[in-house]
Amino acid sequence: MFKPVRHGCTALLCAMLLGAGVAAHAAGIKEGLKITFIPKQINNPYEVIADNGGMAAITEIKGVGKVVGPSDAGASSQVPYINTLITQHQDVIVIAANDANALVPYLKKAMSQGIKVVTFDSDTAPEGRQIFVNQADAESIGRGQIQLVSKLMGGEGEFAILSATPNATNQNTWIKWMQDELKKPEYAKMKLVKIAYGNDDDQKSFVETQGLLQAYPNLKAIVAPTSVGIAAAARYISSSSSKGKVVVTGLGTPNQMRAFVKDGTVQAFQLWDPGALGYLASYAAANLASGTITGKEGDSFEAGKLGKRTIGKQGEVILGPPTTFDAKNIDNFNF
Ligand code: RAM
Repeated sequence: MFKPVRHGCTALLCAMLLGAGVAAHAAGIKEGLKITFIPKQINNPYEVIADNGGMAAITEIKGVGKVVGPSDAGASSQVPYINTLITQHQDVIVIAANDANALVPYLKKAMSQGIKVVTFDSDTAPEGRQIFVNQADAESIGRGQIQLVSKLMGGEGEFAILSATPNATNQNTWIKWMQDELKKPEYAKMKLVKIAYGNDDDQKSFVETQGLLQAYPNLKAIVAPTSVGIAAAARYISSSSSKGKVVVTGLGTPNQMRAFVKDGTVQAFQLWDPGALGYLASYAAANLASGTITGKEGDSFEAGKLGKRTIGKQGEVILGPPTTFDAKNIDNFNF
């Protein structure tokens, strides 16, 4: 089932772009490139911000952008969209992959027909794409999540992870680094009791939160490295007797989390700017399709207002470190 095509940019991003007067055509980028974004799911506010950032960059480079995608983050739900984009002869598919391997044959087919493939937010296996635009170094995101929850729960007690889907490449990579960080002696008194999956579905994440609290009466914290999961967990806890007793942290958008920070449910959480992530992905895509880069390590390109970026190992480009949001700074952010 196909959803309507989305265009546009966030008020903040639009204002920044207009204010900066970024209208000049970027050097070496062809005009009229057809670049389509496939988010993990079309109705996730995080993905909407990222896609809008991508569309804003495509407007700058005088390309033709659109967003298509499924309404659930299931492993194979992006396949029909990839197939349609192949028949539509797009120049680039920019995709936040719902599975590391399931999409690879379809993306390989696209590449064999001259379509460039860029993953962003959530990667495929490297053979499924030419470039991966990563929000931040996965190891630091994972370790940072444990460092943050440890601080918030006083370094001891039971905690659970509320993840996205069991197949999500980004969450699974972060969780691997979280588990590695936990091996350090300073976390000896912390116990990860369960990894639950809310599938980046608000209602399922809400129910999973309730289940965790019932199954683990001594639970001291829930870490949700997904903007859908953390918002649902905070909503559940904000109106339960666990408010103020069970820590909720993870990765979320300031706009979705603001009310829970203000009402004391959440003390701190992290994220990067999803709009900037999408924006960077479009510049990587356009440069790839224009032949100014091939995706090999050491290739560099100009990414509009983000400046020069260089491709690292295995075709990975990194946006930058995440921000930690709390009551003191959250009102400085509007996304
Ligand atoms: C959700 C998605 C996305 C992830 C963010 C933090 O919106 O799972 O892939 O990067 O959370």
